[in-house]
Amino acid sequence: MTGAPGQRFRVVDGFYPRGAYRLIDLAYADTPLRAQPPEASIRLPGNPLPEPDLARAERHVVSFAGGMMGMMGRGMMGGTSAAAGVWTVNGVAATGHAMAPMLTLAQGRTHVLALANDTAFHHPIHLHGHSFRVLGRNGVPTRHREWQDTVLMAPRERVEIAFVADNPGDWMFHCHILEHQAGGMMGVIRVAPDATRT
Ligand SMILES: [Cu+2]
Repeated sequence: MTGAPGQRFRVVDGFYPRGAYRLIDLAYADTPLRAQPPEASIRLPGNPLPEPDLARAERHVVSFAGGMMGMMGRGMMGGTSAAAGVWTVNGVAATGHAMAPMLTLAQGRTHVLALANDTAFHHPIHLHGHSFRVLGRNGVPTRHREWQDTVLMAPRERVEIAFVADNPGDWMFHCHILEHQAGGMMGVIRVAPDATRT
């Protein structure tokens, strides 16, 4: 952070086409925290995440669908009773808090998830238990193959993500718009040794 004491910076959210709005201001204190930069290195240690081996990856298709009822009015989505079953992952609208795995991934292997947003809505898709690289969008490779744990999918967008399944267990995979999750847009991804695959 190299600004001068007392400087302020406006952070503007320009995502929405209807217009940018001011999200927050970042302000430097009037008094510097230290008189000069520290002499010792403050470099962080290297990233310990295992690099996906794309040449040997297993590939899985995950499609997100639904939402047509939501276009009929807010009442359909806003109530407490009408939300269940509006959204699906691979054709299943998940309900309740315990569910069979939608995918079982071999532990220790690289997996590519080919995500398809077959809806007219944005969905921030979140995976528990792992970070993943975002490989590409609509067939176009991303510039930095960035590490994320949530990927925002635009309407009708195709996104490919990859990760090494090194964390055994049952992990929730869901839209992070919680009305969508409650309406069925969630599933469990199981990571287990090869012998226990179903
Ligand atoms: Cu969603």
